[in-house]
Amino acid sequence: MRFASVVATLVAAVAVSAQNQTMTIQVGAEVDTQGGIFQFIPNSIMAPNGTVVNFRFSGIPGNHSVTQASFNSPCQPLAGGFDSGWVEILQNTTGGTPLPSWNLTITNDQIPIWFFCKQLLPSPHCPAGMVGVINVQPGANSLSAFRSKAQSDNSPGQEQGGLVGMGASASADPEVPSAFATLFKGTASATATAPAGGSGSAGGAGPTNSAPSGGAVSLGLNMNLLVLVLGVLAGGALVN
Ligand SMILES: *[C@@H]1O[C@H](CO)[C@@H](O)[C@H](O)[C@H]1NC(C)=O
Ligand SMILES: *[C@@H]1O[C@H](CO)[C@@H](O)[C@H](O)[C@H]1NC(C)=O
Ligand SMILES: *[C@@H]1O[C@H](CO)[C@@H](O)[C@H](O)[C@H]1NC(C)=O
Ligand SMILES: *[C@@H]1O[C@H](CO)[C@@H](O)[C@H](O)[C@H]1NC(C)=O
Ligand SMILES: *[C@@H]1O[C@H](CO)[C@@H](O)[C@H](O)[C@H]1NC(C)=O
Ligand SMILES: [Cu+2]
Repeated sequence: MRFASVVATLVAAVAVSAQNQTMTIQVGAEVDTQGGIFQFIPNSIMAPNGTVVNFRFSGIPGNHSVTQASFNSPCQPLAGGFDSGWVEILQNTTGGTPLPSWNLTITNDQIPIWFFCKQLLPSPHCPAGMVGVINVQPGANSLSAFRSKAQSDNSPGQEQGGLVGMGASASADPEVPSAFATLFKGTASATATAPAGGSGSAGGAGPTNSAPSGGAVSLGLNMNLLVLVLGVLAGGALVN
């Protein structure tokens, strides 16, 4: 009896470790991709404990994040949640260079892990549909419900989270090949949040605003930054 249970434990341990796998989620897409730029592909996966989820930042140019949220606040960073920080994909200069990527390891497959992109420019990505989930629980909250909720939040939170989140954690920042991009980790609040009295209203981002509600959005961004970013993203997100 005791022997059998030891064997069973060993077998289970081996099985778990043998099942560790890598899964890929694409972060952002191209203008001509079905569903547009603002999406994770796929946007829902089931990933057991130990799975390494390899987020690949694609869609050139682009500037995205993978940020954990709660089901109830789809576009707000979860306190104690993971956050890749900004990853810019400015250009593809060398052809074969691997895409910037970020590894997140699943540590608890019993809870749904909701996430979104917190980018505001040229219009907020989260309400436009840039959300996803790992390990959605059957019969419980669905991705489509999460997405619908996201559509009504036009002011995604900009706080910078850490590497360790709820149910998943990373051991390192995203890896960004120099040919592609620069990593802006931990600078989000310094660069993207306007000081009190800062200008920037989003009616200003109007020409490219594809947010579903179409309401005026306060981006709270320095106008120079806005212009710079719009310029950098021109040809990509602007078309959408
Ligand atoms: C596989 O996942 C298990 C469970 O999370 C973990 O304890 C183990 O270290 C992982 N093995 C490898 C080789 O990463
Ligand atoms: C970069 O460009 C080359 C040549 O234009 C193309 O073959 C390659 O797929 C591109 N890589 C990425 C990651 O888009
Ligand atoms: C995955 O890990 C979590 C946290 O340790 C644990 O509660 C859960 O039971 C594990 N899942 C499985 C299928 O063993
Ligand atoms: C992600 O994990 C894979 C498989 O474990 C590894 O080959 C790759 O180098 C890692 N990439 C990064 C950016 O950490
Ligand atoms: C990427 O987005 C962040 C946040 O909006 C911003 O601070 C950074 O300057 C952007 N980078 C580029 C090149 O647009
Ligand atoms: Cu995005």
